[in-house]
Amino acid sequence: MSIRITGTGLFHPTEAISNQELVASLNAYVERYNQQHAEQIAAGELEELRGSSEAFIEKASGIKSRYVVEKSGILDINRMYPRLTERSNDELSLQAEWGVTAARQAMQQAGVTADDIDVVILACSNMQRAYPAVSIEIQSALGIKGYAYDMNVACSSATFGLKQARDAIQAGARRVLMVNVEITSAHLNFKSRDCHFIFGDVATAAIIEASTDKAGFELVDINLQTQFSNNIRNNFGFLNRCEDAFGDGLLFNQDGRKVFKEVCPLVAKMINQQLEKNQLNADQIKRFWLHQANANMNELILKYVAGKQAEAARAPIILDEFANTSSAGVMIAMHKTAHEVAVGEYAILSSFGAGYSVGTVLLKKVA
Ligand code: CO8
Repeated sequence: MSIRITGTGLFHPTEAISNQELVASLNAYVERYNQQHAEQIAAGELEELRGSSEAFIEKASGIKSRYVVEKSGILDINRMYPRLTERSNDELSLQAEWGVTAARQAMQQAGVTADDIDVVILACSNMQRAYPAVSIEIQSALGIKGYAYDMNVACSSATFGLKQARDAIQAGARRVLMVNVEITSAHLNFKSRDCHFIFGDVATAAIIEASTDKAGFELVDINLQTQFSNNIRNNFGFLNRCEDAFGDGLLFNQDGRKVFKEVCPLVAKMINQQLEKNQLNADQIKRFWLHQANANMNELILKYVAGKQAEAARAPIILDEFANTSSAGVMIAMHKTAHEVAVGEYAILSSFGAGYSVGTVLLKKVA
């Protein structure tokens, strides 16, 4: 059975924040904090906060800008998180709304309607609520029958979601709609210079189906791995209230340097194993759609896999415009550069992130 991705969709909010705007906001906050706490800092009771810099952000990550759900609340140094209006239970939730928009595009590209789809999977890092599953809301808004569920494997949610989609089709489902809606700015500590620049908000979607004649990307092989690490954590959860735990410490935090060092060789090893298993060499892979966390990381992984001379264009970067959009990053890279792969050529989609979790998906363009 040839199981393929036959359509993809992408939605991003209209508001964006440049590095310049973000750094100006953090630095104003830092300056005010240091002034307000000058005495304790001088007495050695508090540590002085250090400012951020545009040059550092671009050099360390490749990020220049990011789309966000709401800009003014993030940049307001008295708030530093998006300003959203609570919706009633009768309205479509924000996450479902973005998911539906991306899904409609993917369905149109695949030439399918709601009646053709049996399964909806929302695969992403942060769910707007515990239940009812947001995927069921998306399913209902689109008028899809069958079943839906939410799943979270952090930045690897999309590759793990593709495995779930393939399994569902092998078990009899006709088509799966996978949606990745990442509203990361709601869970980011914009007061921390270490991570305030990293993430952006977006939604992607894909249609996966069995076909012998539809254009798309065949899922040739999927390789998943998880390995426990404390180096990327988000401790926000429903037990916080009972633990009397509150504050910014519960938001996303990581030891980026360790992640960089540990994850690059792991990903390269898994891609090389996949190539060997499928009797391919790296030169036969036209595009490596790698997780979009850091441009330097992707450059290094490409070198490990395809050699020092590998052309940078073989691992497309969308970080400059979107920043790290967690699970959606690989899907954006694919959506934007799928046309660069000719029928019969191969591509690899590879995600990596918290867990650690790594997924590599070998794809072949088919007509
Ligand atoms: N401006 C200026 N200087 C800075 C800044 C800043 N903003 N931040 C740090 N510095 C300084 C540091 O203090 C340090 O200076 P010194 O040596 O004097 O102390 C120096 O710059 C170097 O700091 P780092 O070592 O921290 O910098 P790196 O070069 O390692 O770059 C990165 C930091 C960009 C974070 C990099 O380490 C990286 O990208 N690592 C990989 C991260 C990664 O892949 N993470 C996985 C993705 S996350 C995920 O999977 C979870 C999903 C979560 C969903 C969304 C939730 C919001």
